[in-house]
Amino acid sequence: MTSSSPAQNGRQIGGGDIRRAVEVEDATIIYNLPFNDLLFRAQQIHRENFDPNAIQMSRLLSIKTGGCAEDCGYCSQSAHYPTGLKASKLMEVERVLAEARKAKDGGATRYCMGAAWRNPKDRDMDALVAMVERVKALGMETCMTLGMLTPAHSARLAEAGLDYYNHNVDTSERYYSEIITTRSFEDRLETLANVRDAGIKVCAGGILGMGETTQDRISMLVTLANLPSPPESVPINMLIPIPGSKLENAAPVDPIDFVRTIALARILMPKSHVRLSAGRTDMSDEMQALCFFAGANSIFVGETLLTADNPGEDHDAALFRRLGLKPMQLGPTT
Ligand code: SAM
Ligand code: DTB
Ligand code: SF4
Repeated sequence: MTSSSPAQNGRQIGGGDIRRAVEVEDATIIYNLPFNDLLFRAQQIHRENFDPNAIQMSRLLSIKTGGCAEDCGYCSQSAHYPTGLKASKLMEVERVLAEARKAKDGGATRYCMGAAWRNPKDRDMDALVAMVERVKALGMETCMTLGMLTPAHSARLAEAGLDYYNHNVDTSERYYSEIITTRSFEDRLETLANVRDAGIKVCAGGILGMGETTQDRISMLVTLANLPSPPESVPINMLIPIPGSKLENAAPVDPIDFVRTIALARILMPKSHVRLSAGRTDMSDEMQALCFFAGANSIFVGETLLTADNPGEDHDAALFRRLGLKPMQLGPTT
């Protein structure tokens, strides 16, 4: 780090023509600023890059639920834990389309289809391609999250017109093996590179509340900010503790620490959509308001995420009214 202050440097990162690597030390100084200073800075950067009152709305659908071979300690869908979830096969394209139409009517602009797989198989690709093409034809952005992707599978989905691929790094490199043992942090980065190289926009973030330290959270955001191009979308999830999963008894995150993490994500990745993702049913309206002030500008809408609960349309409509927020329309910057 050179002579400019870390906070100033944070604003330049990703915002100017020349990107410099974000240093963990600088990110830590920013994270630990007095709360008002941190939020003011995050809100300033937010305003320089986005309409501060517009929130992007995505809707999730689980197109293949449960029975997953991976052992992610947070997940209801891993076959390694007795979570009581019923597994199902890949959904029919027509059913996916019917659900996507409902999501569009509910105001969602992006449709995110998730499968509980370690990776898709060749035999799944025709159906996945059809889902992308048909949901896109409704005028929605498409997103998929299917586990690891090879360059060939990435290229096939890109050709079908897939806009985004979600693949979270979830936590720091250091803490990764405490949460997942069936794959490595490096595997995650490899898929992210395959997706990026295929020309698909990247959605990558993580989860807070898995017993990680503050430093793990900062390190995770630094990893994301230092990718060759930062992810266009950065989902920050608050752990939904799943009974039977490895993390069922994890200690909850301090809401102020959660807001600080959102602010740091906004500062390190000024042009990315930062999504206030899973866990909103356990957040107060006031906590969500602080997250929006700190620079979160995207949410999942609807009553279900993939398998877990979400606040639902009525609650979110009331929250948007109280805060004077409006849905973000599709445009060149989304
Ligand atoms: N199987 C795919 C994969 O892991 O790449 C996609 C589906 S997975 C459910 C997508 C993401 O949801 C995970 O990476 C994790 O960040 C988040 N997630 C899963 N279970 C969660 C939970 N109980 N609480 C918060 N976030 C969760
Ligand atoms: C992301 O970061 N969060 C979403 C999406 N990407 C795929 C998933 C949240 C899942 C919450 C737990 C569940 O519904 O099972
Ligand atoms: Fe499988 Fe994804 Fe759940 Fe991990 S997070 S167990 S890969 S569905």
